[in-house]
Amino acid sequence: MRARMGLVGAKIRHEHREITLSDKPAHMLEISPKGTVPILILPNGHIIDESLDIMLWALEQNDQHRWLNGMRIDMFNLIERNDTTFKALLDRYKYPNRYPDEDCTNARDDAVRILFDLDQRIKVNNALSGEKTTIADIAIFPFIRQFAHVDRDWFYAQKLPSLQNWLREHLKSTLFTTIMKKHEIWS
Ligand SMILES: N[C@@H](CCC(=O)N[C@@H](CS)C(=O)NCC(=O)O)C(=O)O
Repeated sequence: MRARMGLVGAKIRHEHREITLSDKPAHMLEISPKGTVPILILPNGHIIDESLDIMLWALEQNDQHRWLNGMRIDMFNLIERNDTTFKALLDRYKYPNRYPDEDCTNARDDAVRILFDLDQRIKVNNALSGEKTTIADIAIFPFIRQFAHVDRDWFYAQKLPSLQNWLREHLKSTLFTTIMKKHEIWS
């Protein structure tokens, strides 16, 4: 999702190949044996198979929204915490049966502590890192959406007014609605 937002946000012309994770095309596994999406194949054959790297590549070509303008250390620290600590808690909250040897009962509450920090940042600055949307907002938003959608009623009942509003705004943005358009499975 965030790779697509990076590509569309930077207006990079590209062919979108939708795949089914349970039936990965041989070509996909050939170019990226780790078997995760997204994968970007550049015209010169170079492969980028991490979503954040795809975003960064796209913004290097055309950062028209100035998503890289801001405090780099702050933006990338936020993304790092999201991609490690928050993602681990989200997975344990959303799919506890995948972790039979772990006690996942506190995952949601631990994750919410991070969300309180994000809420406070938005309250003070308007966006996650500073006043304007940056790569931090775009890179983190899909994870907050996923977290919220595990139990929407619970999420929207929490005292996270700025984060809830931020999420609603991103969900109705042209960028998000554009990248959510359905694609045929590629073959
Ligand atoms: N760190 C990777 C993670 C990508 C990832 O885990 N993608 C999931 C789908 S959202 C996937 O491809 N899973 C492989 C599978 O379920 O077989 C990135 O952000 O690019």
